[in-house]
Amino acid sequence: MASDRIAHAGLAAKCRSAEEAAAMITDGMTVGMSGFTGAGYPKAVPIALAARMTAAHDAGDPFRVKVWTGASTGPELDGALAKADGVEFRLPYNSDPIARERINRGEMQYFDMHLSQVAPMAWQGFLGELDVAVVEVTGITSDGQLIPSASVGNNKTWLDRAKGVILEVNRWQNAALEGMHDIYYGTALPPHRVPIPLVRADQRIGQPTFRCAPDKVIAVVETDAPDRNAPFTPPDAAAHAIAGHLLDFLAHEVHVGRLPASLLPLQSGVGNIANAVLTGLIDAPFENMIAYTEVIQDGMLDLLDSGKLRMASATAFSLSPDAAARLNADMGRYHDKLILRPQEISNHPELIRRLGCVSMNGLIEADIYGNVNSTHVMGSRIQNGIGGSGDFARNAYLSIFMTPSTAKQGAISAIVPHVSHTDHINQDVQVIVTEQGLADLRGLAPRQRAEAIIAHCAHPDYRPALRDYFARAMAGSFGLQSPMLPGEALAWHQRYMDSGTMRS
Ligand code: 0RQ
Repeated sequence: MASDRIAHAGLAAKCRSAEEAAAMITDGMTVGMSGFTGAGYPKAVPIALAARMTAAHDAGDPFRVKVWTGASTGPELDGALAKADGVEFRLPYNSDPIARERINRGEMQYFDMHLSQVAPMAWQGFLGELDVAVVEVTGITSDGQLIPSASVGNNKTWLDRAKGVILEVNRWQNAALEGMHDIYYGTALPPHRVPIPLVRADQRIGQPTFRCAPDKVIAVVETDAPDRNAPFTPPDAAAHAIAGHLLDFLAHEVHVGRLPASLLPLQSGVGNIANAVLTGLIDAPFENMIAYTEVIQDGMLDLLDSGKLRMASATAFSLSPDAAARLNADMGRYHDKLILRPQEISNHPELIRRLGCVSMNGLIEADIYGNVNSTHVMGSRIQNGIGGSGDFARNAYLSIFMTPSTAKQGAISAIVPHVSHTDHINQDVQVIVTEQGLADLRGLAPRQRAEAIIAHCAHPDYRPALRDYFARAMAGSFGLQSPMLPGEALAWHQRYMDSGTMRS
C-alpha cells in the first residue's frame, strides 16, 4: 500500500520497485534527474540502473545513458552511474570524484554550462530530446501536484519536457518543506518573453508545487534515504584572513555610500572560504541582510540563526549532516525565511542585475589582469564546473572572487602570468581577495590591475617572479594594452607539470 505521502489515488497505483522503474530506462536514452548539490537527487532508481548497467557490462552487452541534472548530486547518482561506466554524456555541473576521473580520462563527455541557461536551452531545443525525468519529491497532493524536495534545480523543466516521468517520493524529506518553494511558470520562449516580475529577493512570484500530468508518470518509487553533503572542515587561517579582508572592504563600501548598511542581496559560493565569510558576517556591523543565492550552506543557516540575515532565496540546500539535522528538527522556524526557486530564476541574469547582488565565489587561478579560471587545473583537467559563478559574476553589482594565494602546499601560485583556462574575463571580475590582501580592480585599466593584483594578492614567494614577468612583458610585448609574452605566458604551468612546482 502506498504511504500517506502519495495522496493521489491514480499515482499511488503506479508504485513500483526501484528495479522495475530503472528497467524503463534503456540504452542511449537521455535522462533528466533532479538534484542540486547533495540535495533532492533520486537515490534508488540511479542505483538500480547502475546495477543493471554493471550486469549488462559483465554479460558483454554494455549500455549507457545521457544524464542531465540541476548541478552536482550525490554518490548514489553520479558516483554509482560513473562507477558502472553508464554515462556517455553529462551536463551541467559535476563534483563527484569518480565522474571527474572518467571525464578527465576522456571516457565521458561533459558539457559544463552556466546553470541559468540549462532550462532555457532545453526549452529552445538546443540540447535534444528528453526521454525520461527521474525526480525526487517530498510528496504528492490529492490533486496530483508534486511537493518539491530539498532542491528545485531544473525539475520543473524536466517534468515539462520529458516524455515519461519517474517520481521518487522520499519520506526522509521533511513534510514541512511544503510551502517553502516558489515555482514560477511564467517563462516563455522569444519572441513571447516578458519581464520576470521579481523585484525583491523575498518575493514569491509562483506556486509552491510542480505541475505534472498524472498520465505522464510511468512509475512512482518510495524511498526513505538521507541527502548527502560532505561536512565542512573548519576554516583555516587563510580562510579567516580572506574573510577579514572582504568584510573590511564591505564595511568601507558602506562607509563611502556605495552599499547600504544592510548590504545588497548576497550570493555566496560553496566551500570553506565562502563559509568563513558567512560566519564572519555574524560579527560584522551589518544588520537585516538578505541573500539571493544558489545554495543555502551551513554558514547561511548560522547567519539566519544569528538574526543578522533576514531571509535567503536559493535553489537548493547544501548542508552538512549536522546542519541538515538542525534544519529538519526545526523546519517550522525557518519556513518563512527560506524560499527555494528553479535555478533559472535563482541564477537569472535579469534578476541578479536588477537586485544588485554582491557575488562572492572561489577560483582556481587568476592572472595578473584579473581573468579568472574557476574550472580547469593546468588548463585541461576539470575540477567541478562553472556552476553559477558566471551567471552571478557578469551581472552582479559587485563581483568578488576569493582564493588562497597558493595551492598544493605552495607548489602552485593562484596568481599567474596568464590563466591556463578562462571562465571569467577581466571585465567580469571587480575584486580579488587572497589571504595576502584585496585588490579592488574597479575602474582600473589592465596595467593598473596587474600592479594591484601582484601587490595585494600574490604570495610573497611568487611576487618577484610575477614582477619580473610583468617588467619583461612591458619591454617586449607586441602591444602594451595588456602586456604579454606568449612564449612564456603558460611556462609556470608547464614547470609544474614537469617538476611538481611552479617555483623556478
Ligand atoms: O583540490 O581537493 O585535490 O586538494 O582545487 O580547492 O581550495 O578546496 O577550494 O572548495 O573553494 O574550490 C574554484 C574549485 C574552489 C570552486 C573551486 C584545487 C585544490 C583542491 C578545491 P584537492 P579548495 P574550494 C556558485 C558558485 C566553480 C563553481 C562556482 C568551484 C580543489 O569554488 O568549483 O563558483 N567553483 N560556483 O587543491 C591546482 C590551483 C588550484 C588547485 C585550487 N591553482 N591549481 N589545483 N586547487 N586551486 C555555487 C555553485 O555553483 C554550486
